[in-house]
Amino acid sequence: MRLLSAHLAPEIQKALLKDIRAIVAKAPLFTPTMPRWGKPLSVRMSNCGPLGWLSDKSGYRYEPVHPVTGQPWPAIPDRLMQLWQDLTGYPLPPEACLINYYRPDAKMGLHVDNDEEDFDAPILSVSLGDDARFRLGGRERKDPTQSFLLQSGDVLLLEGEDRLAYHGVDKIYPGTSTLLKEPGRINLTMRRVTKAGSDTRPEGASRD
Ligand code: MD6
Ligand code: FE
Repeated sequence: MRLLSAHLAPEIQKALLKDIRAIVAKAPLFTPTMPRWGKPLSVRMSNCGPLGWLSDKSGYRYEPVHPVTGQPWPAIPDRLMQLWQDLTGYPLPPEACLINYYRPDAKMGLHVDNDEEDFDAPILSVSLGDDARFRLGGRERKDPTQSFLLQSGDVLLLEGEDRLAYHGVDKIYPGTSTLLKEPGRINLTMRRVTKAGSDTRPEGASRD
């Protein structure tokens, strides 16, 4: 992994927050549920990009449209596309940017991001708002883990051998940032989903 502490200056964080608010106005936060059982997650989500990640009773997957509105996800903001290019150097653009919204009592259990076809591309994460305690382990759930703080403006890249490592968010520390109007945290994760040469289909194209 690569942790770039305070990579985004406060003014950039504010501009990015404005971008995210505009996205969420078109693609409202929804509550994902666990596969099969249907238990709601504590984190609320939305997406931007040609594909968006979601979880419901049918399972984890990427979809080109919002599960409630049925509309295509809004585009990934230019400043995030630029950040991907500058920091990953990956030859293909990200296809999905998952927006996670944590209220103070929300957390995210240990997981591996492996619903993508392309594991060569890193996952680029941006934190906004209150501090979070992030836990990173190894390839196996039982592997030892290390915890560290993610703060507003931090950028984290999961790449190389950590691309498929277990990780999660144990705790939000409310009141540690003044970026958001209310206590809470936003995390953005940009992903390349399909392999080079796959057809992600532009908005409006039919899938069959
Ligand atoms: C979070 N982050 O920071 C959750 N996944 O709220 C992730 O699950 C994550 O930070 C893949 C790569 C980087 C991440
Ligand atoms: Fe993740």
